[in-house]
Amino acid sequence: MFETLLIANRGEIACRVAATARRMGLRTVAVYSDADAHARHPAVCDTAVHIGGPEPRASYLRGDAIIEAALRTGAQAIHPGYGFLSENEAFARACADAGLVFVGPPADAIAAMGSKSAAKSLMEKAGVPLVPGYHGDNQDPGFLRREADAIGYPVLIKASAGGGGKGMRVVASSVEFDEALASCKREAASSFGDDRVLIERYLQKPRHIEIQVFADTHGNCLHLFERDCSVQRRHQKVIEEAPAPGMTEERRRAMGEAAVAAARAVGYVGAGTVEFIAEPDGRFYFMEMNTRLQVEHPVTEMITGQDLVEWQLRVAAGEPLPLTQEALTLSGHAIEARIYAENPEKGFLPSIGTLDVLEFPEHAEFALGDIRVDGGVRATDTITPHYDPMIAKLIVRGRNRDEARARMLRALGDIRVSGLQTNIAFLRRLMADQAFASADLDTGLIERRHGTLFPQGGEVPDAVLALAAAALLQSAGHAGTGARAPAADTDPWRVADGWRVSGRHARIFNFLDADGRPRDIELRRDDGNWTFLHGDTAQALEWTCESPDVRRGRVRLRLNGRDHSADVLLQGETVTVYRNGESHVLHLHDAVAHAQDESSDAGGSLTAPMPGKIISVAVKAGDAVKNGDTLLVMEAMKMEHTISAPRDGVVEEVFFEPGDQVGDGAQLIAIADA
Ligand code: MV4
Repeated sequence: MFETLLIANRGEIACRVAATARRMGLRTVAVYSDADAHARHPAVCDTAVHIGGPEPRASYLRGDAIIEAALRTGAQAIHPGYGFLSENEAFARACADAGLVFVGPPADAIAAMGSKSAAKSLMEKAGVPLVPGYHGDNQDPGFLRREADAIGYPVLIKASAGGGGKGMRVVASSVEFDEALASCKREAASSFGDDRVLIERYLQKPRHIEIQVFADTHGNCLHLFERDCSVQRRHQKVIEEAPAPGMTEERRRAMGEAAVAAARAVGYVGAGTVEFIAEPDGRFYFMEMNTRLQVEHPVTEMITGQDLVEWQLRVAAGEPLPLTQEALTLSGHAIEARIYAENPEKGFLPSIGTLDVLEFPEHAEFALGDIRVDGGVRATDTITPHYDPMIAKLIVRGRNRDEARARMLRALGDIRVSGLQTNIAFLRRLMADQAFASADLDTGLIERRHGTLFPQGGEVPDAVLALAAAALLQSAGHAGTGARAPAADTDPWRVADGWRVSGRHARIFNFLDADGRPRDIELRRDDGNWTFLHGDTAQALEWTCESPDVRRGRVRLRLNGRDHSADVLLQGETVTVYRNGESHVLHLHDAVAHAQDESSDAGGSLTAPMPGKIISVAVKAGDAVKNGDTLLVMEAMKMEHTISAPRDGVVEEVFFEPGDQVGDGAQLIAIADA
C-alpha cells in the first residue's frame, strides 16, 4: 500500500477520500485553490498544497501543477475523485509518465468509453444489450431516415460525441426526420466540433439503473448490484437509491453480468459504473460507462457494507479485489439525497452565501450508519459561485424502502441550515410524493409531479408567526423566567406565563414572509394574559421558551387552545422557524418593532445595553433606591457592566436572576417613583 495519497479534488469527495485514507493509515495531501484556502478539505488532510486561482482551469484542472505537488510531497498515488480530472485520459497518462499511480482505470479504458458510438460498437461485440438503432459511420441523411423508418417512431437522434442529454432530438414521424437531423447536426457541430449522430428507438418512460462494477489487475471483475437514479432534473441526479425498486434476482444477475462484460470488454480496472436505461417491463439497454467513483457510491456501500474507496486504493496498489462475487451480499435499502444551496422556486438557481448554521441530526460521517452525512462544508463556510453548490449528501438506510424513506423524511426535517436557500423542503416533498412513495419511478417523475412538488405560495400559518414573535419577545427579555425549563411537577403552561407584572403591553411585529409579503401581527398583554392579533382575528396565547440561549431554542406555545412547538433561530432581522420538518424564514420589516409599554413611564424601565448574562442583582422588589445606586451587574462582550438607578424611586419588579441570559434591549428592572 502507498504511504502518501494526493487527493486531486475538493469539497465533499476530497473529504470522503481522506477519511478512508486516514483510516487505512495513509498520509494525505490536499490541493486547493485560492477560493478554498480555508475550506474543509485542506484542513482534514495532513498536508495541503496551493495550486492556483479559483477557476477550475487555474487549479483543479491543472494536471501539471497537481503532479508537481504530488512529486514534491512524496505522494505515490493520486485519487481524482469525481468531476475535474477524474475521466481525463491525458491526465491518467501523465500520472503514469511521472511514476505516479492514478487511482482509476487505465487511460485506454477511459478513451474506449469516451466516444458514444465507438463504445456502442464495442458493447455490441461483447454481447451487451443496446437500444435498437443505428450507430455506424454512414451519415447520409436519406440513409439515416430509412434506418429511422426501420426502427419505428418515435426515434431519438443523439450526437455521437454528446453526453448528459445535450444534442438529442426526439422525432415523432418520418416527415419530421430530415429537419430534426439537420438541427441536431448543427448543434453537435457547434457544441462538440463533431456532427456525427446515431439513431435509437426512443423509450418513452425510461428508468436509469446503473451497476457498480469493480475490477483488479489480476483479471477479477465483479459487480456490487445496482442503483436506481431515475429521479433527475435536467440530467442532474436528485435522489439515488439501492437496490432498485422492483428488481428481481434474475434481472439483477442479467444486468450484473452485462455490466461485467462491458467492463471486461475495455480492460477495465478499478471502480466503474455501467449505466442502463430500462423499460417498464424490465428490458434494459446499455447507455454509457462512467469511468470513476460516482457521487452516489454511498448507497452501494450502505447495502453491501463495503468501503468503495478502500477497494479503489487496494486495487490501485495492486492487491486483488477484497471479495468474490459470491461473497458479496445485499441487505436493506439505502437512499441518498443531494442537499444543494439552491432555490427550487427560482429554477434551482444556486444560492450563494455563508452557511451561518449547518447542523444535521445525529449521524455517521463518511461511514456506515442508519443516517450518514458526506459533506465538504462546515458552518461559517461559504458557498461560492466557483464550484458546484452541493452542501452535503444525506444517506439513510432502513430494513426496507419504506423505512429508509421515513428516515430520510425525518432526517431532512431535522437539518438546521441558515444563511442561504436550500432544496431541503423540495427534497421532503419529493420523499413524501405519492409517485415516489409507490416507487413509480422514471426519469420524468419530477416534471410529471410538478404540481405537488412546487406548491403555489402557501400562507405562513398563524402558529409560525406566533412562535417567531414569542421568540423575539423572549430574546428581548419579555418572557423572563420562562427561559428556565419548568420543573417536572409543575404545569408548564403556568410556568410559561413568566410575565409576572400587571399592566398592559402591546407589541407589533411587521414580518415579511419568504416571498416578501407583509405579515403584520400584534401581541398584547393584559394582566398577564396574552392575545395574538392577525388581521381581524384575535386568539388567546400562552408560551414558554426552553432554551437559555435567547438567540435560538425551542419555543412552545398554546394558541387558541392548540399546542405548537418549534425551534426558532434569531439572526439580526431574520427569524427562522423550524417546525414539523419545514422551515419558515421571516424578516423583520421594521427591525425595531414598535413597543409601547403602557404601564410604566419611559424613564422607569432599565434595559440591557447589549446581549449578555446577569452576574448579580443588588435589589429586590419594594426596595427604595437613590439615583446612582447599583441595581445589578451584567456581563457582556467579556466585560462587566453595572446598571445603576437613573433617579430616586422604588423597585417595582426585577425581571432576571443571576445566571440569566438577556437579549439586547431586554427590560431588566422597573422602577416606580417613590
Ligand atoms: C435515451 C432516452 C430515451 N430513449 N435514449 C439522456 C442522457 C443520455 N445519457 C441518455 N439519455 C436518454 N437516452 C433512448 N433511446 C432517454 C434519455 C433520458 C435520460 C436517461 C437517463 C437518465 C435521465 C434521462 C433524462 C431524460 C432523458
